[in-house]
Amino acid sequence: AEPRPIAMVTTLNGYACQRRTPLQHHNAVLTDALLVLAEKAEFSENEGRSVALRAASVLKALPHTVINMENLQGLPCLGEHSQRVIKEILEDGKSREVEAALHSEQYQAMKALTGIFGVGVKTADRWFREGLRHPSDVASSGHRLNHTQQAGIQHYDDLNMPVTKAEADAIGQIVKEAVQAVLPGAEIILTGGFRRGKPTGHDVDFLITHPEEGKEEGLMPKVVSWLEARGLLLYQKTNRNSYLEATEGSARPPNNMDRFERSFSIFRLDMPGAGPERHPQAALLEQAQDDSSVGGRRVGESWDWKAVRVDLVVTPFSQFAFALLGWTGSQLFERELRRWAGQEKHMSLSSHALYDSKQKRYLRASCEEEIFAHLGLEFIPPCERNA
Ligand code: TTP
Ligand code: MN
Ligand code: MN
Ligand code: MN
Repeated sequence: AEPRPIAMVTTLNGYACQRRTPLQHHNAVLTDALLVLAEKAEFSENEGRSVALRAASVLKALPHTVINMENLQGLPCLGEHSQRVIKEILEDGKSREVEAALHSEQYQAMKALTGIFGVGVKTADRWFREGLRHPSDVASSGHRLNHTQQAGIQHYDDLNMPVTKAEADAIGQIVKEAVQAVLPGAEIILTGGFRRGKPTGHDVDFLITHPEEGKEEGLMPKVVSWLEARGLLLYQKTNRNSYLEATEGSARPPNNMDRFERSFSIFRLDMPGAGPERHPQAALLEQAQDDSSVGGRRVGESWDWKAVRVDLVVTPFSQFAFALLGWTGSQLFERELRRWAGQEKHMSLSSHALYDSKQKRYLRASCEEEIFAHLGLEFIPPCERNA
């Protein structure tokens, strides 16, 4: 008898939070293409974004490489458009729509302009219509920029360079020192993509809490002052906690938006081994420049410091598990958790709390496992939340 080929048909659940999605997967060629289409849709602010994101996410969770259209049988979230793109790539090695997007002036300009910290799709689109294509065009256009955008342009190259895990750990040491100095006993936890096991990121995300509820109040301005006094911040914008104001008089918190005391910042990370003492040229360069705050100063192949985006979030201990789950991502995994909670469980999940609409009460949790259990979901560890 002839050996029968193994039928590569896998069934997957419809919500990303019901699936295990590792960082390394088997369908990068297809997901890269779909993610370009998601980006293209985002740039023209249409619904296609989440459709393409969900389709890519399903392929990321597959335990095998898709080699023919039969492999897609039984899979959720793959609409007519996604299937057409996948078919084209399986047959021709590439998709015309994706190639056209990648080569279009609009896609390239929107990518470059939204790559400026502080610039969203709306602003980038307005600038594109005015003929601007690149951050350097913006700088010379005479447009009034807010402080965030000014910092974004000033540190454009550094901020578009991936942050490594080693750099994230170095920033973690600094934040830990700052937090310990202003509030002994406070704890910091690395979240975001690095907690999911990513080797690089676009920023570094930290949660800060204290085991004694209430001790964390007012912590952020002190941490920021400590860092500023040492010249470690190139930019920061702190939002105070508005959680209680927002919930006063209403039964439940508004969904999605989180209201922690938080700081979006840009750190100045000194690069060990590339300082002026190892590179005498750097000291000379520094003397020659009157504005030493412009970009990381390259010295040959290395530089002595680098601008790195950092998100700091302070959470009361009672909300810590929800904040940890909410800030670990991925963004699609988070969106799917909230969709699952609302549509399947009549619950409302935020980074602060979980509200059960049937029981009309908040469900407590002191760790992520308890939140998954409340939601009737199998626990998915951070490294498998790369949806
Ligand atoms: P990001 O830092 O944007 O993304 P990431 O860490 O997964 O990936 P990258 O390497 O590109 O940095 O967001 C991390 C999580 O933080 C995300 O899952 C959702 C959460 N988050 C909020 O809860 N509120 C916010 O306002 C933002 C910006 C993020
Ligand atoms: Mn991040
Ligand atoms: Mn990101
Ligand atoms: Mn972030």
